[in-house]
Amino acid sequence: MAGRFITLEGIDGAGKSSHSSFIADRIMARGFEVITTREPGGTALGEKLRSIVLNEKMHGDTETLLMFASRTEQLADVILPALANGVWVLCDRFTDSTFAYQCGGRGLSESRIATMETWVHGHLQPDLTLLFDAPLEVARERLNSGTNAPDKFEREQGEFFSDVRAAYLKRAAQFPHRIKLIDSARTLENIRTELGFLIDSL
Ligand code: Z5A
Repeated sequence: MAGRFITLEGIDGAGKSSHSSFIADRIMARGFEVITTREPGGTALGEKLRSIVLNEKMHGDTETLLMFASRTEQLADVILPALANGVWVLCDRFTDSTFAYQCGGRGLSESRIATMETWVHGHLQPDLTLLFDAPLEVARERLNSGTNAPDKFEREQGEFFSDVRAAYLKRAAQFPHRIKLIDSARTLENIRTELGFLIDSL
């Protein structure tokens, strides 16, 4: 039996990564093996690309191509083999991020990104995407409370993030069966009650 593919999405600071281990534990409690990974990254080459794309200034097309280059490696080396072996995959960000950040945030053409999506993984979509959504002020306050130095994306201004958030919400409206909108302004416990229900019903 093939594994299930779950992705986590949301604007920076919305709080998706905080739930990764809870979701993985819940999947294991159902008796399934699960791996957690992230994008960009997840392979040796992907992590090198991540360091470049999160820190270097570059053309929006270059940024998009590097996101898909990292994704191609990760699909070939990690995601597809795991799913074929019945292992569930929990991935922190995937192609919805490219539509949200490069299309919504940077203004790149949606059809160009859709073409690359078809090229790189036309045969595969997540079984479930959890879109963590919170008002920009909430997300920004959470980010500011962290100790890590902000990366290139986190240094963007408010308008960029409102465009990214709007693009995410558009995706959720386009794919309501796959993308579940999670109100991430709630407490961690409150959110986990809903996540547990969603994972158990998958
Ligand atoms: N990117 C792209 O542009 N295109 C693409 O195709 C892909 C990615 C795949 C990767 O960063 C960057 O790459 C990303 C988009 C771009 N932009 N940035 N930056 P990343 O994924 O490594 O970083 P991130 O998205 O900002 O993730 P993060 O740092 O892990 O943030 P988060 O997952 O949204 O939040 P968190 O770490 O779970 O929580 C942040 C803080 O809030 C933390 O202190 C928590 O304890 C706190 N928190 C979380 N939830 C709550 C609740 N419910 N209540 C109170 N406090 C909370």
